[in-house]
Amino acid sequence: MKLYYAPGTCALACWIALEWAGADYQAVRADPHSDEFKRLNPLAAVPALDIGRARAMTQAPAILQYIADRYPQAGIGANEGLENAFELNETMAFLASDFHPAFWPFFFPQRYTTATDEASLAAAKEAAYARIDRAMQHLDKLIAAGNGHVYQGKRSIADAYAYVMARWTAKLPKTWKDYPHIAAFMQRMEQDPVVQKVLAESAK
Ligand SMILES: N[C@@H](CCC(=O)N[C@@H](CS)C(=O)NCC(=O)O)C(=O)O
Repeated sequence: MKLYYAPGTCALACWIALEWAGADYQAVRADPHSDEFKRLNPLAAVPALDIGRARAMTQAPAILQYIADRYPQAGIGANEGLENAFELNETMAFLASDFHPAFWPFFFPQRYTTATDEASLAAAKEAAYARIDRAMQHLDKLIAAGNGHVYQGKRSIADAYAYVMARWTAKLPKTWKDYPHIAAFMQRMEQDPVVQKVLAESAK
C-alpha cells in the first residue's frame, strides 16, 4: 500500500492515521501537478492511496474512513451505533467541506479572482480569514464538547484531519494559539510520537 503525500498537506492526516492503525504502507512524496501523479489522481491533489487496484483511492475523508474501517482494532473510527456513525460522518464532512475549502483562497488567491495585480491577490487572500475564523470557532467548540478530541472524547481520524489543517493557521493573523481548546489539542497532538515522526519524515 502506498500513500502519496506532499509536505504540510492534508495527506499527512492519512499518514498519521496509517501509523495509528499499525498499517503496512510506504509513504511516497509526490508533486500533485506532475504528469506522473495526475495519472493517479486526475484532479492533481494529494492524498492518493494505491492499494494495488486499477485506480488509486483519492479524497482525504474517504481514505481516512477506509483506514478506520480496514483497521477496526485501532479504534479510530466511529463508536458503535447509527447516531455515533452519523456524528463522525458529520464532523468529517465539516472538515472536508467547510474547514478545508476555507483555506483555498489563502493558498491559491489567483484561483479566486480574474485580476492579476498584487493588491487584488492580497484581497482574495485576506477574504479567506473570516471563513477560516468561522470554521476554527466551530472546531474549538467541537473539541470543547469532545473533551480535548474532535470526536466523542477519543482519538480518531477526525483528530488527524483537524490537526493538519489547523496547522495551516500558523502564518495567519489569528493562529491556532488564539483558540483555547484547539491550542490545547494541538499541543497534545504535537507530543504524540506518531505525529512527530510523520512531521519529521514528511519534511525530509
Ligand atoms: N478534495 C480533495 C482535496 C485535496 C487537496 O486539495 N489537496 C491539496 C493539498 S491539502 C492539494 O494537493 N492541492 C494541490 C492544488 O490544489 O493544486 C481531498 O479531500 O482529498
